[in-house]
Amino acid sequence: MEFSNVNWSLYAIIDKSFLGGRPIKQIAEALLEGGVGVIQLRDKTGDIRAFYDDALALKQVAAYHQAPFIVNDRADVAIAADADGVHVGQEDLPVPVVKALLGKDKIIGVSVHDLQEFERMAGHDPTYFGVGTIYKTATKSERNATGTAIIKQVRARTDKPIVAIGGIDVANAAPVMEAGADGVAVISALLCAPDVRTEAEAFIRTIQQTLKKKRPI
Ligand code: 3NM
Repeated sequence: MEFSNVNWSLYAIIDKSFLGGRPIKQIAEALLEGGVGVIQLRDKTGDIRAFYDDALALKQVAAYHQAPFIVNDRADVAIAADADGVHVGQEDLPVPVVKALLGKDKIIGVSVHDLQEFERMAGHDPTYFGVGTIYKTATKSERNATGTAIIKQVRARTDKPIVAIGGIDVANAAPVMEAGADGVAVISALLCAPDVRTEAEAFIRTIQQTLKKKRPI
């Protein structure tokens, strides 16, 4: 897969604990039909076999829609399922190690929460930066919100894709994009919506309107 023209606008993180028994493949399909450009699988349950099986399923659905499929944390699962990339946090495997394991053609994303983390991670040349925690969120309640200022600060220091994360929903996505993000990474606002496809479509409308305002033709 060629990653130079990834559509980062809406990056859906499918967290296993938010599925409530719904079939993961159908949820992914609905999100992609709704306009999601990147899919990530996040599974903190520790059941590695289920993680692998889900990864295989999501890789297939994402490939059909020509969207990259990213695995959270686990380079081993990413390699086993031939995922398109891995996303790591500060407590996961170091970026250079993940790069060595996956090879140079895969996407490596890294989470940064302040400028110190950004500067440290920028030295490892990841594919994109996950920047947060923008708004207070129950999904990662231990983290304080940074607000959108961190996006502006990171934008001033890199041309790489910035995917903002943390408490982002349709109603508060516009300021995030206006601050310079290339997209928003979302768990609860998508997976807790009554209809995930309709919600993805609503996100896309908001994001496109914001981008149009930013870059008038
Ligand atoms: N990482 P929601 S915030 C997984 O700041 C994650 O690094 C964050 O979920 C970070 O869209 C977060 O439900 C939770 O707020 C995102």
